[in-house]
Amino acid sequence: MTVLDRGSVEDQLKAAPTSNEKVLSFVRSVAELATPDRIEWVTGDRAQRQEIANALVAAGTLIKLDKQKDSYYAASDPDDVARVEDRTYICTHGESGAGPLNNWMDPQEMKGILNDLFTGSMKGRTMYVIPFVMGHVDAKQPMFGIEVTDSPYVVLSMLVMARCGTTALKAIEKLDADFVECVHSVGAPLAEGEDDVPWPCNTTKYITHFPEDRAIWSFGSGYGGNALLGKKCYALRIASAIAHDEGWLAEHMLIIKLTNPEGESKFIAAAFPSACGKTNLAMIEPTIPGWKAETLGDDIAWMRFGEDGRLYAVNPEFGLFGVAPGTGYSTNPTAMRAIEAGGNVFTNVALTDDGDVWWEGMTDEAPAHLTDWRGNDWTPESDTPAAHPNSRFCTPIENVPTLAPEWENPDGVPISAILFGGRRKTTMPLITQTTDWNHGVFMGTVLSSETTAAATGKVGVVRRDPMAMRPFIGYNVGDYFQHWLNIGATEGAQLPEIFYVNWFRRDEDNSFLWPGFSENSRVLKWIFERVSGTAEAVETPLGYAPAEGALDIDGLDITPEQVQKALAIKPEEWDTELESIEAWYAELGDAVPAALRSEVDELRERLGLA
Ligand code: GTP
Ligand code: SPV
Ligand code: MN
Repeated sequence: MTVLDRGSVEDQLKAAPTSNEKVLSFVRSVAELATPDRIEWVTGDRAQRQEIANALVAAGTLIKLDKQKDSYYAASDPDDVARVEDRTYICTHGESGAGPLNNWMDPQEMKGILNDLFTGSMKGRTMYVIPFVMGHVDAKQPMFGIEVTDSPYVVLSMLVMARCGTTALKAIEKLDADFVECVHSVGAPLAEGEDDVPWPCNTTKYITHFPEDRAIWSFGSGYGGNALLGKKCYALRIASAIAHDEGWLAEHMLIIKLTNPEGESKFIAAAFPSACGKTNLAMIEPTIPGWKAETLGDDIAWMRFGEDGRLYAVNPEFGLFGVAPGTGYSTNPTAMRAIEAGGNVFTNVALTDDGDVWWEGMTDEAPAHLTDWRGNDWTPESDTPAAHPNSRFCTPIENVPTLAPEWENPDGVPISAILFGGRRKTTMPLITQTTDWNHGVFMGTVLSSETTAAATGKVGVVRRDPMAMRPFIGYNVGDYFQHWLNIGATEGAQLPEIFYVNWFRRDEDNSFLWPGFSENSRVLKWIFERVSGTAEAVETPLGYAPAEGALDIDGLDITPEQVQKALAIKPEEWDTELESIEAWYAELGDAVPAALRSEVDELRERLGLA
């Protein structure tokens, strides 16, 4: 470990473990602005991680969990529990670069604001320098980043979520590679002798992106998506802008490998909005005899064309940052086993009296007494949840017992099917297959979902969330739609089939029409067999749907009538839905490519609503 004592920035940098001028000048410029007391370079060594964890325990930020292997618990400030979309900015030269869905500010103006906010913002704290690589360091085009942060909690979490430390730094040096500059401060400088709080943060928050400079500046929050800058900020917002320039896709998608009883495998990617089931599907345990599913990624996929014209996906991350509530032995036993393997950082879940964690849905019965995420006594009679709805487990992906051997292929795996889906009580059928790429892209652009606790704001409101990327597209949504169309028009492309799913449709009594979770394997089987050309389908206004008997419900405790209800396309619902889709496209205005506008007209025609 390299620890530098108080002194001038230049003195401190003399002990830096690199002589790479680009790295040094970046670190120097932030240190001069934010004036931390010390600079510490993150190596990725276990001893350093342990020292940081111990210090966080001593500071009261973390509790070491007696009942778990090498795992820690953090409770955040109650106002710092989720992504803050209204405080998230894309700063491009000209507002049209950010488009109608992003908050925009001129880069110069934003830099002025950030300059003021970051001046002295790390006073009294240590500035950690985290070199990292998203994806494999041996990829054809390794994607580097350096995050400087004054949050040791962020360091511990980054060590789980990304490939961090000396290996990345050495590779940057060797290749003299460019890296995305990621600057993070909790925005809580300490005066001489001032006591720290367990979760320092600031009521002013800015999550800002400069796609043209490939830079990220984040101020005021310690929460995952706002502060672990390799994740949403880099791997989606900045990477989507790079991908647009270079002809590939950076998407909010899980990746799985599915193998049929004959031993044939296919890789599938799926985009669902935040807290809509990616981690669960990524770890699915199929209920149909002979079928096997393995995990490659649960949140982000980068897809590039291979020489054979197929799209190859990699998971750029190294860990899981999963929604805790609803994750249990009955719904997602694979995740529970991954957590049991240890090395976790839990945030905003509940604590048991004997030094373990608990959250709603982990077990059928709640423990008789807990400490809730706010630090209050909690019993099953309490009328607030013990764990925050967006509480998270942060767990090394290598803990996942179903991890596919291909997960570390530097250049990824060929994708046969892409799924879009959201959380809709009505209207959207359990499964449909789109008829061609443009139709699939259209269905992606009108993806809709009820909002969840993953972002601050009202929960349960239906909003359009194109490709589950609404909060993560680092440029103009119209250009993003066109980019998807262009991908489909790429010469020699061997494109995946595109499907649309909805696990969340409800019956009149508000119960789920489809059992979901591991039973989603039945839908995956149909998708697999459609791609193989063996499953039967019928044509519907939305594309192809399973023919009678084609969806395997053998052994499932559900009536064929209920399945029909889950699959139904109801004209009275689609009347309203089409209006809403037209309003969505009207809201986006000129941004929407003509090829997609005509998809709406064709859909109206097919529904007989023209
Ligand atoms: P982010 O990490 O925020 O991007 O979320 P995610 O898309 O990975 O969602 P996750 O798999 O963590 O699921 C979110 C919530 O949806 C959890 O509470 C799950 O229990 C619930 N869920 C997931 N799959 C299903 C399903 O098939 N049916 C039902 N009813 N609920 C589900
Ligand atoms: C999401 O909100 O989609 C997440 C969690 O995966 S966060 O990393 O906070 O964005
Ligand atoms: Mn996500």
